[in-house]
Amino acid sequence: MNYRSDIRNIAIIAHVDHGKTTLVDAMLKQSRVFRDNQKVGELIMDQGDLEREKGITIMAKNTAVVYRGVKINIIDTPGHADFSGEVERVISMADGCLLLVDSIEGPMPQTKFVLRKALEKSLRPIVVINKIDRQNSRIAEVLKLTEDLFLELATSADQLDFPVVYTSATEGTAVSEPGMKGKDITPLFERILEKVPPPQIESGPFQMLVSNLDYESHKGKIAIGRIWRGKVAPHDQVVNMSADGSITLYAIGEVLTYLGLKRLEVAEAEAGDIVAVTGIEKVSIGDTIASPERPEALPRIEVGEPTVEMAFGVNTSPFAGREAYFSTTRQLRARLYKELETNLSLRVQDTDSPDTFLVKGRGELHLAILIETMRRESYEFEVSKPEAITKVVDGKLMEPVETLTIDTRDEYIGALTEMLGKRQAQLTDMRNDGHDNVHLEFHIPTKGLIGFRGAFLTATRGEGIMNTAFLGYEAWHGDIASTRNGALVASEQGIAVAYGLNNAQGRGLTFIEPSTPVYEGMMVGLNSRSQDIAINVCKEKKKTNVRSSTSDIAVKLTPPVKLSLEQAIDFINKDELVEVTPENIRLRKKLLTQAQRLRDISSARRSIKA
Ligand SMILES: Nc1nc2c(ncn2[C@@H]2O[C@H](COP(=O)(O)OP(=O)(O)OP(=O)(O)O)[C@@H](O)[C@H]2O)c(=O)[nH]1
Ligand SMILES: [Mg+2]
Repeated sequence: MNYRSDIRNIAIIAHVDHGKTTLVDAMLKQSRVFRDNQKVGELIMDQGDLEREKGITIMAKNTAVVYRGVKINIIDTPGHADFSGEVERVISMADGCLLLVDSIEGPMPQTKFVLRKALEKSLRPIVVINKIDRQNSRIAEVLKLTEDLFLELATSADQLDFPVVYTSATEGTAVSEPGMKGKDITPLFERILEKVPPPQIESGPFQMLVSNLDYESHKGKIAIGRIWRGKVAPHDQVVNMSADGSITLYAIGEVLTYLGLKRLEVAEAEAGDIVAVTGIEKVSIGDTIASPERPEALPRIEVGEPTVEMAFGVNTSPFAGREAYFSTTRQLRARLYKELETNLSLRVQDTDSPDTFLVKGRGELHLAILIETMRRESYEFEVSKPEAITKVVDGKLMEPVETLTIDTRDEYIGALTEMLGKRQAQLTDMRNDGHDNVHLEFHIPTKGLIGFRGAFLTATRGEGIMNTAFLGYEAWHGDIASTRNGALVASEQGIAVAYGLNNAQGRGLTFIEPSTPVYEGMMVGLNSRSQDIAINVCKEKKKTNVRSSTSDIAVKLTPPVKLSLEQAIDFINKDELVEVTPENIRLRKKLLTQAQRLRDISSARRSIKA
């Protein structure tokens, strides 16, 4: 076996927000891949619009820096549990990983999840305790907790012998011992060169595993992955081996390697490197591209199963067709199936109804990002309440369960444990820091988490952080009753007016402003009681001959509660839908008229009695 001492391949893994992308910034900036006068800003790798808006990484991405003549290929990964499929997808390209741990938060649920995945793949870990510049950092304690995590997860003794580097990614500094004054990020680079094994290579005919796809209009599809054997050059004849066993002959277009934010055309690339190749028209993630001399497929990338599903349907609201470019079943179906090419942990299924598709993902945010992406591409459609995906194993109904951790103030413990009890959560750990901050851990079925985030934010008045990580499947814990109040439902189509909305506000909270177009069955607010109530928000004040004083004309409305897409998805019940268009997010009852809804209730009653 040979090694390439001129390359290292590393993945950066961590819990959400522990500083992965910022650390990549620091490495890029120090290795001077930018012109001196180039303004590059922060979170350079988070290039997607949604990534920038939300300040989180959604897609794993490649970059590379050169340090002391060695090219370090870096894979930045998302830390949010919903995108953990991305981590599983890309870590097989690496030989080592930087496990980042926030010096205040310490190891979190997703730290454990990604470390387990990395150790399973035998990646050599370097622990990076990050954010050491922060006031309340508790470095020694966090290191101890990280060691405990390794003890729990290591599959061999040598995995316990991991190096530790202490960093401030924002300041761009790293040190090998806590308390030292950092100058730059060099100690981290040194540790990578020393501890991450150089890639092992095999000589022989070309073979690469496709771990990622990209698209450029003039280049077409770009297949990204690690070369495991041999070399590749432009115009080489290769075969692509797909999931269905088919083998197709292609000629390679360009061969590109990474440097900073750019991909550079090269005349040849060799085993051990991470490359991007063009010219393979029909390629999917997991395919092997190889020389026709020895077409051997590498094991396909395995990604964990989805846990949450939602129905995506053609928009059936009275306002359908007004606000989007793509609205037909055929367009919706094609778009959803196209997503499967790159979104490995997503599943799409046709249903009995030709207008509805079942879409399965890793969590509400995973699906919400897809919805948001589609509406920005000018699609309109309707989605149902997310539900946990159950399965039957040996005749037994099983459901997904997760770890939920909450960091908040002491005073909210009571309210939270009561709310979570109703959602079948069990408290497994509780720690106080002596300053009225509490850390809570729960074991909870995924179905209990659906709709919880909104309730959590309200209950803790924004003073709480919650995180979840998938644990596994357990026997069904039983049904959970909805705890939400009823909705204020528009009883007529028209334009909402202040007078009508003021009446609605007498009943509860409203979601819309005056002059918003509404239709019968659209949900315009939240009732303060448990049942739905139909209300005419288009109703004007009766005109009289008596001139009213100005105070009488100007109705004082409380500003509406505007739900974001994620909040809307979180909010709805089973008999409700979210209508998504490029311009609006509307909530509606599945059955639009009150007569239909009453009939539905009475037929449900009859069937219970029968
Ligand atoms: N004080 C301090 N803040 C940091 C440091 N590193 C990162 N941050 C901040 O932490 C926040 C999250 O940083 P990111 O780099 O986006 O974290 P991430 O791990 O890439 O997050 P995801 O990709 O969403 O999982 C940002 O506001 C950073 O500015 C650090 O060393 N010190
Ligand atoms: Mg990131």
